[in-house]
Amino acid sequence: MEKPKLALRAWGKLGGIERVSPFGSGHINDTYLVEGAGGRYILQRINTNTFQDVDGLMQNIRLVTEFITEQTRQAGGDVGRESMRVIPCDDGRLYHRDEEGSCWRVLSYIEGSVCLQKARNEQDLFECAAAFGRFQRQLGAFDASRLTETIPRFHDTPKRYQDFEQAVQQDTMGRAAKVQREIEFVRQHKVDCRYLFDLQQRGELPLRVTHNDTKLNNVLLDERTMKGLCVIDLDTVMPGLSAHDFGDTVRFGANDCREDEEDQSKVHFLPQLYRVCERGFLSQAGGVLTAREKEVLRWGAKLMTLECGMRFLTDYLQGDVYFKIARPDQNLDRARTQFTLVQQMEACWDELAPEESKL
Ligand code: GN1
Ligand code: MG
Repeated sequence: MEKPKLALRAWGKLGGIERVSPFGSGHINDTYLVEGAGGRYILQRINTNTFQDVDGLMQNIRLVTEFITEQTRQAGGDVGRESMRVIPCDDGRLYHRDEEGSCWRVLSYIEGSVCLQKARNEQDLFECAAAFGRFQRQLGAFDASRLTETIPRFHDTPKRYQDFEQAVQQDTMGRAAKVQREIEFVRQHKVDCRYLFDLQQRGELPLRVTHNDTKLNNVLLDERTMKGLCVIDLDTVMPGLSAHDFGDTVRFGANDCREDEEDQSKVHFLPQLYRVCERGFLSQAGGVLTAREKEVLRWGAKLMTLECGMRFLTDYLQGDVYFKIARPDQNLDRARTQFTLVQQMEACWDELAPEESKL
């Protein structure tokens, strides 16, 4: 725990620190809860392999949180709890770089909030989808050209496919032979990877300011009412497609399994939960989305799940260098779970068509 405590010296204004403990379950950054005389805060070590332009990243987060705070104020919301805040270091910088080059930031901790790893009921999932729908609506008037692209081509699915093929060809860990079935599954979906990408290129889908990592554990809910309070993990806020934001909520939430389930017989995509996500998302973003965007939401669900599976499989082939793992083969299990979900979405594809009345 020494390094987080050392880093906190850059935030002397927080007062005496009593406890620093690991927090959350992100796959990229390291997150800690800081408790002390001055209250509670979130401390994060930013993964600088993933995010190389930390200045650009932190500037994005500052701009977006300030914008949302202002929108919340205008709507008469609870400014302190409906958006998080970046707490600058004592010298005014948005993050601290320590002697080893690690970059640290402090964010406000939202009191009385909970973060769930799995929806306990339909209401939790509805609130998650609605929170991301609201995020998109709130940023509708935000000028996207002010944002740095923190990870270029983040949800460029055809590019993710190319990266996957390259990892198979290179097979640096000698793992490809073991996952021929999974490789084959991805290859059968090569054409699908282009579906939303091509629509956007043809001008049929608009680019919006999107969150790009819309899973349930990136939403805080009010612990008393269990209503969505605010969305967190703003590292990947960039121009993107509404279908992707909707789709990643479905990927993570519209099932009864963990993301890294080892036993594929326990993985079930649940179409009724897909509908809950759709109702939640559209309850907030419905007024701003075009008919075409609503029509392709199910493609967002399928392609975000496929893309995430490809990314996990690529990382497995490359030796688990991107996503944190707690056990061997965890990335492979994550990939397999995503592919099972894709298969099950395909099996009930017609059921996922938008209801005519909504268009
Ligand atoms: C990562 O950091 P975390 O766990 O919220 C990843 C997402 C993936 C997700 C899969 C910057 O998000 O893209 O969908 O894991 N974030 C980045 O759970 O790559
Ligand atoms: Mg996260």
